[in-house]
This record gives sequence, structure tokens and C-alpha cells, in this order.
Amino acid sequence: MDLLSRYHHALATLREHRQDHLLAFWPDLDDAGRARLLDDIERIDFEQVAKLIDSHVLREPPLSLPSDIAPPDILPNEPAGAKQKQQYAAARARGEQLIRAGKVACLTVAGGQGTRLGFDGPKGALPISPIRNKPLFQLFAEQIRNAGNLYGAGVPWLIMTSPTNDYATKAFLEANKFFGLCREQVVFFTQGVMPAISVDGRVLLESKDRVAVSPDGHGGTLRAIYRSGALERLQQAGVTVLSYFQVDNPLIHPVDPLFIGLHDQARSQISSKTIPKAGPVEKVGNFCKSAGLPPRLMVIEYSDLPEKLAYATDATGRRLFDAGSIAIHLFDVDFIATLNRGGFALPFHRAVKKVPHIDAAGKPVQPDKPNAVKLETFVFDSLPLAERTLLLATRRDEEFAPAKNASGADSVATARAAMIARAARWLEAAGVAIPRQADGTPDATIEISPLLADSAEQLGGAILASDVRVPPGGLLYLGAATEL
Ligand code: UD2
Repeated sequence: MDLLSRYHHALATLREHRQDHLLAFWPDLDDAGRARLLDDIERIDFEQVAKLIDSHVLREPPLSLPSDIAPPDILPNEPAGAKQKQQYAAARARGEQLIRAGKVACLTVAGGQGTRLGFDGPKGALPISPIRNKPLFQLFAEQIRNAGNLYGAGVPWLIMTSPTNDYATKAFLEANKFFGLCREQVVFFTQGVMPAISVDGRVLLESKDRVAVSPDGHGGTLRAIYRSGALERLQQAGVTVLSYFQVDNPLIHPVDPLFIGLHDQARSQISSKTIPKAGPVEKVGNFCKSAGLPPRLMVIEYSDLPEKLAYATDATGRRLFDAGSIAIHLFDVDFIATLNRGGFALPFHRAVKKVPHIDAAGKPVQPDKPNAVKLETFVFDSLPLAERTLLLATRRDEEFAPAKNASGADSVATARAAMIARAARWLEAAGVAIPRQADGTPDATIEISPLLADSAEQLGGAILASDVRVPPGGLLYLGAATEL
């Protein structure tokens, strides 16, 4: 279609939904600008947006929590009793078998805007490891390479970007030669966007030739992976399990045989890891189950958990809703395909944010208070769609230290400290003496390369304790022979 026909088509749609101000600056634009604007407009489903303006922008949608929510069932981190020990051993062996057979792929969701961090670039490019300053993407790539070495099978790595950071993300990985992975092992796909909508229901323009849009939330993963053809590629390659994790967590174990094996044993469609919350209102989702028949696992985001439930305790004083979601999931690949073929829809969540835009005269506006609604779907809202789910407890100090903020809690500094603390624990388990400060934190900066080991167990087999000395206040980098 030529530009003029596209213009008339867009104008008709926009008029129908009272959003034709988006074309107000058409006469000022050259052909390239007009094409950019039409591309943005054509990406938006205005029918859906109109409904959402009504239900989520002009009013706040009522919070619809089931009346019968209860704490979920959780498999323990360490097996309890002989029977469970046997079950876990069999699960681990099964998980290893699946990895060896090429049935497992990893997926990093990296489409977020990372506004809180204030880092200029895709979040995965953020340097984070304590000594070598390896970026997050490198830590994931090296763990995937480590799994390839351990199990003799290449694990595909999918990375979800958003239109805003797609180019920069690909350029970063290409410039770094995919951190040693084969180019073909890394598959990118891009999530969708949603327009930012002023609180009075008008879609905002970022400039005369761009609509103000933002990523449609990590719930967009499940549709984008299907529409991009990436899911079909996985199916054709025989992959059945997708290991999902967020770009901000350097402690993640992306290829975990025990978790994969338990998921497979249970024929689970979505499995998740959980940790005990640090406090009643920690900023993590809350795993719960609706006690209906059949009971369904779900996550209630921290901002949606009623205070009464956040502070509720049982007869012994223990917190009832204490299963924090750290956004680590395994998805059955066929389950995602089935959801898409059935035309599933995840609910939208609204967030009122400060969104810079241009006004009716074309002048830039930098709002000093929240002025617009952003709409996102959350991947964990797919949990209640699954008939079979599984929840496994893990340790915070082993698997969760997100870098979300520039300073303070959940920052690069806390994530680095957690990496050092974990490395120290693994070394101690291998018989190495670690100097410690009065408060118990390691008195040394330690980094273990994922190419050498991604667990205490693997580290124990990779080093001779008598060869490793950690001097008080010193620096110790332990890497694989290939990288030194
Ligand atoms: C998320 C979870 C929270 C908890 C916490 C753990 C939500 C709503 N909450 O909180 O329950 O598990 O993480 O760290 O998820 N992303 C995209 N596309 C998007 C939006 C986000 O790829 O459109 C990615 C983003 O790059 C990041 C991850 O999703 O890897 C989490 O996004 P966030 O930082 O907005 O989530 P947060 O910290 O509110």
C-alpha cells in the first residue's frame, strides 16, 4: 500500500476510536517521518486499546482476587526423608538426560526499559561480576556454555528484546562474539508494544512522527515467541522444556537438572521456583493457590496483595503467604503452542507513570507527576491456565540477587556482594578457608567463572582445595583454563 492509502486507512480507524490527533502533524512530516508514524499506528490494535481505555484508563479495574486463596504446595529445596531423596535423585538423573538429549532451551526476558537502574544501554550489557566486570549477558552465556561442556549438547538461548532495545542488544552480543556461544545457538525475538495513554484517554505522541509506546510486559513473551516462529523452531529441534529467567538476576542457574527433572516427572506445564520472602511486603510476587476444584497456582503481585493477607500468620505465628516469586519458570513448549492456538489472553495491569510527550501544539512536555497509563501483561498470569504446575523451593543466597536500582536494595552493589558471598560458600564447601570480617561477610573479593563451575558440587570437582589460598582483603578470580 502506498503512503496515502495507508494514511486514509489509519485515519478511518483513528476517527472511529477518537484518536485522530495522532495524525495532526501529518502535513509537517516528510515521507520518512510519515512512514515511521504509520508503522507505529499500524502496530497498535485500536479496537483492543479502546476497550482498555474504558476498563483500565478512565477507571481503575477492580482487583479480582478469588475469595478462596490459600498458601501453595511447595516441594522443599532439600529432599526430606528416604522416599523424597530417591525421587530427587531420579529427577536429577532425568533432568541430565533431557539436557543431554537436547530437550532444553533457555529464555532470557530482556525487553524491559530498566528505567530504575539508570544504565544507558540494554540491561544485559550491565557490567556486574565483582572482579572481571562481566556483563549479565556474559554470565548467562558462560553458564549455557558450561552446560554444553558438562552434558555434551548445545543448549539454545532465546533472548526476548523490545523494539526499543532490539538493535542495541543484538549489536552488543555480536560485538562480543556471543561470549563464545555459536551464533546459531542464540535466537532473538521481539515483544510487542502498547501505547502510553493520557489519564483522560488519549494515546500520546512522543514526537510528531512517533507514538509514545512501551513494551507490553513480559506476558508478551508467550505470544511473541509463537508469532516470531521461534517456538516452532524449538519444536522442530525437539526442545520440550523452556527455562525462563529475567535479565536482572546474576545468580540464576539457567540449566538446573533437578528442577528440569522434577518438572518432567510431574508432567508439569509451568514450574516455578520460590523463596521465603524477606518480609511481608517484599517487592516480589506471591505464590498462592485458589482452593477451588481443581486448585490452580497463581501469583499475586506485591502491589496487589491485600495488606491483611501480606501480614496474615498461622497459629504458630508463621507468615501464611511467604512464597516469593523470583521469576524463574520452566514452560512446557507444547503448552505455549496450545495456549496460542486457543487464542488465550492474559489480563492487563495498569501502571500510572510520567511519560514525556508532545502537546497539541507540538511542544515537548516533561511531566513532573504521573500523567499516563502504561498497560502490561505478566507472564505469571499464565499459571492459572495450566492444569499441572509445580513449585520448588530454593535458597535466596544461591539463586536470587536482582540488580534493579542504581543504589540501595536490589542494586549492582547488593548483587555483587551476593555473588562474592556465594563464591565464598562454594569454596568453603570445597575445603578452602575464607577470611571473614566481624559481621561474617567474606574479607576478600572472589569471583568464580561460570565456565569453571556453576554449583558448589562442580567447583568441588574442579579445584584442589590445597591449591587455593584466599588472602585477607585480597582478590581471587577462579576461571577455566580456556579463559585464563
Ligand atoms: C518482577 C516481578 C516480581 C518479582 C521480581 C523479581 C513482575 C510484574 N514482577 O518485578 O514479582 O518476581 O521481578 O526480581 O514481573 N521485561 C520484559 N518486557 C517487558 C517488561 C519486563 O522483557 O515488557 C523483563 C525485564 O527486562 C526484566 C523482567 O522482565 O528482565 C522483570 O521486569 P521488571 O524489572 O519490570 O519487574 P519487577 O522488578 O517489577
